[in-house]
Amino acid sequence: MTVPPAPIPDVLITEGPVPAEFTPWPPGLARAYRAAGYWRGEPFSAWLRALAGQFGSRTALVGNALGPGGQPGAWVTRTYAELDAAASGYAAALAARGLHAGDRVILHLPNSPDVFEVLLGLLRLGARPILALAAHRAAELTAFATQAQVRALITGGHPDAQRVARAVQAAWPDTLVLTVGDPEASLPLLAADAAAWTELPARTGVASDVALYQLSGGSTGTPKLIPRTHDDYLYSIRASGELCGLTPDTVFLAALPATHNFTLTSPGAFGTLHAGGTVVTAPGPAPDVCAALIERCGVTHVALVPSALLLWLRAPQFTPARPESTLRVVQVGGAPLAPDVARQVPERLGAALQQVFGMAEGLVNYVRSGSSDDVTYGTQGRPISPHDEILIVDDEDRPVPDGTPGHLLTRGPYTIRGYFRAPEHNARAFTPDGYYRTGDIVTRRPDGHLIVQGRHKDQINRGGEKIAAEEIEHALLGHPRVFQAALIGLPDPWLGERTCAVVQPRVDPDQHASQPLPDARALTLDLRRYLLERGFAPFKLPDRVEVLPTLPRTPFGKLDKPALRARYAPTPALSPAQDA
Ligand code: OOB
Repeated sequence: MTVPPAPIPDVLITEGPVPAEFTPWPPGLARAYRAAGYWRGEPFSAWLRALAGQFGSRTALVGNALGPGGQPGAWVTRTYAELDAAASGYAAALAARGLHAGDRVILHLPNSPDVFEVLLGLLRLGARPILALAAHRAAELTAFATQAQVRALITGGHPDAQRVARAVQAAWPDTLVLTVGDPEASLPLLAADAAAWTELPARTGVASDVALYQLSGGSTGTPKLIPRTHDDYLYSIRASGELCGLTPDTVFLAALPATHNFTLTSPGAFGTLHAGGTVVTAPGPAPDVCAALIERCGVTHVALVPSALLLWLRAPQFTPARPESTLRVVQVGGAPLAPDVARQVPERLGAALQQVFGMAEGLVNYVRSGSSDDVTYGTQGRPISPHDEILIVDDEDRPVPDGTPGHLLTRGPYTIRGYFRAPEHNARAFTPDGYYRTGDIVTRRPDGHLIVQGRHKDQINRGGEKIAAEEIEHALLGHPRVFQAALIGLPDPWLGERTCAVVQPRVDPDQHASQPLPDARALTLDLRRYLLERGFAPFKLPDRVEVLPTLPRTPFGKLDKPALRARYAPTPALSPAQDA
């Protein structure tokens, strides 16, 4: 079949930052970041073309392509030159379907080489991907679609993904749904598409403008979009790859969700590509599947959340460590890691541990290789950049001395100054002089290493997946049996935290006041089903539901969550660290 070449979009270069899209850095600092060589004025499209020039025939991507019905398809290998051509092909295919530079597009794909090809295609077109997680469902994607007035949603052929896409389209009819992976799909990669683009300049997009949107784990009712510019994101990628010592021999296993900031850029898949290495995609972090991929592809690096690490530490495929294994570095981040668990990594997995403490808003801390044992196992590292400014403050924003826990505030060359179109939230989440309030409680050692002590923000970290309590509490209020609800995190030896919804039931005024409380077990099933039907990602459904006649409140009238946590926290049991 011959297909006419796709038309070249008329808007390749946008006119520079649109103020509503992101909060710029103050001009003086922006100049300093450019002068220091952090911001190089290079957009992703040019970055990819340069990599293709430098590493053309080396292998960039390996894994199962996305197949029909969202099932794993053929095993594919892409060189850097092929990846560059695929990105151009997708850019042309998207342009042919009416997308332009500057359009916001939700990317919702399971882990596969396709994710990177399509993502780089969007970046080559100059469209702005919103990096949804595969686990997100209609509730989250609809919120992104309406908030960002998206033009399109790119998804896989899995029936669930297609259902979600239709729900998004129903809520935001401007959404063009494009499916990747089916032979009959609406976004096939055609030879003619790529051909149409080979003559184009590689340089599309303005480096100081928004490249893509990461997603905030959040603590409020609506998920926030994080605008990352080409300049700032590429700086964090280059600097991360360099400080982690990645080389063309690096083989990185993308086992966690591919578009999450950790997997994508810390240093992750993009850091690996920057070094000329190879990215292998896994459908998820399950030890059996990952062990097979490590052996098949000679994987050297992997990034895991602590809950996945716990599974690896017990998996017969990994322990005892096999001397012939190619695995050299296991990075762990996204959620608190117990020092006792951290110390098991070298012996059980035969690889070095590297702790990573980062956030999609910017700041990433790494433990450097060769650090002393107390730093490696007992801290979460120090910032990437000498220009990362760290403030640790008390409740009144007064700096605290080293060693004293306080709120972590930060600003720097790759930390955002504001969320997308969220002025009220920005006023709370940033200080007047531009520091981002991370919501984390940390201590700093005199040598600059940070130790995460806890969290101030009302967010639950369920095995690295972040849940904004308010988002689920608001949704639960819509249920006919719920009068008030509080979502709390309870300690869990595997996931770090599990969720518990404490519910004050709605009392039917016609009935006697002493009617019995509903059965918590039945209500658990009912509320989980309710949230699922409302399109929430499965990881956000409460693991447990408790019922109380009234919810405890502080003297100010706020929900007393510490009291609820104390009430429902399990009695201490053996932790996997002790028990392993
Ligand atoms: C990463 O990014 P997000 O945006 O999903 O979550 C950020 C939050 C942090 O504010 C902190 O509360 C928690 O996740 N966190 C950690 C941690 N790393 C992240 N808590 C304790 N120890 C750690 N090592 O999770 C993320 C982004 C880039 C690199 C790594 C993780």
